[in-house]
Amino acid sequence: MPNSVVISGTGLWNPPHTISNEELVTAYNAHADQFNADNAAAIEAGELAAKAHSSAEFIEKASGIKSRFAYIKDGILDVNRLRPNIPERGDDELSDQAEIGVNAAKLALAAANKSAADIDAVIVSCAYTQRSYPAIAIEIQEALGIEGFAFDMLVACSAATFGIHRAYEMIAAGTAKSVLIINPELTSPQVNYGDRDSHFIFGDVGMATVVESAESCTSEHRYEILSTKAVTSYSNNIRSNFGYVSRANDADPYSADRLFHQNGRKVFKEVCPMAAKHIIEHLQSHDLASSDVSRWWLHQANINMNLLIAKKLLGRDASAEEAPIVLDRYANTASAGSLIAFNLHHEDLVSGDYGVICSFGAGYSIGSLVVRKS
Ligand code: CO8
Repeated sequence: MPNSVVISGTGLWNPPHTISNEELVTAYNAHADQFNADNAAAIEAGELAAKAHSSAEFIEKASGIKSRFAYIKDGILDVNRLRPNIPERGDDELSDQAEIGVNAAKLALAAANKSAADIDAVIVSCAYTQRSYPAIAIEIQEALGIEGFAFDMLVACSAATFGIHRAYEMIAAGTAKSVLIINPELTSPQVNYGDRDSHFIFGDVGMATVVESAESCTSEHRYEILSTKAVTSYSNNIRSNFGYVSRANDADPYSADRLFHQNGRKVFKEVCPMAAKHIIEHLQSHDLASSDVSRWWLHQANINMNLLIAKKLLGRDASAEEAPIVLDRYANTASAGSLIAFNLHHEDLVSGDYGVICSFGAGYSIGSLVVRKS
């Protein structure tokens, strides 16, 4: 009989700065005007397309996003820079991503009533790590004074759920008792703030989760993980080409294809039915129907995607209580969105209530957890 596994605490760390749609649009439009003036002859000759203005109204209507957090705001709105100005730290200083992870991890440990001595393993799972080695997870392990082992893993928007899957398997198998999963989503360095289609999509955040054996859990709000389900299917519709081979490619690290880019329409059309089918099949494996589920903590990429998926699941519109939206304040935080929703909207459920945590995004990748409040 495998050990019963619970989510015993989560920690959400908000970076110190926020950027409104209006601020982003002002910076982007100034960039577009400058681009068009600098390239007037090529645009006139039809060799280059002029850049159209962005609009705060479009962004909110198309995505539901009103604002986002930024780890470093300086530089993002500077029309001559359009990227955060993050000073390089020395090898003996805590790296930026480890700092974000430590901040979130401390909050998760407190919520779970755990100390560093209780944790056997640390997983950092996110869309990017700022270096390949030593692993950010091992740096955080050291900073928190945790014994055991740590590793990094990357699965873009599904990194957080896939990370919890690994923790669940370790604990169910008895190879660890408590695992800390951390999602330091420092997205802003990879956002192309000069691209009208995507300049508004992402925000930075730190998220962390403690997953442990039910036997050791002492926290007030605990959710048993009944099972996990994952699927991936290759797609080029969401892509970033920056990587360690870029140097050997003699590639321009600032070129648009090195940064996040996507075919948002296609993603929307293809991922919504995939995610709904995935969740229905996952629930069916527990003889559960969508109507049995009290709360849906869905990935936060686009409010219209969430409304559509919830409608496919329930056959009606979901209420804001049933399927909470956090991307108005946070935007798309890569893998962290579904867990931010969980962090902010789980305490009111009662013992026996079912919930679903589900992420979906680049890869494509979909990861879900069916949970029940203990
Ligand atoms: N301002 C004004 N108008 C605009 C803007 C703008 N900023 N952008 C586009 N428009 C215009 C277009 O030109 C178009 O005009 P027309 O109809 O005249 O041609 C019109 O608005 C409609 O454009 P779209 O069809 O592109 O707009 P959509 O309604 O599809 O909305 C979205 C665009 C919001 C991007 C939407 O398609 C979407 O959200 N799709 C889902 C995308 C998604 O979920 N992607 C997941 C990516 S995240 C992920 O997987 C993790 C990756 C790793 C993290 C990366 C961190 C950096």
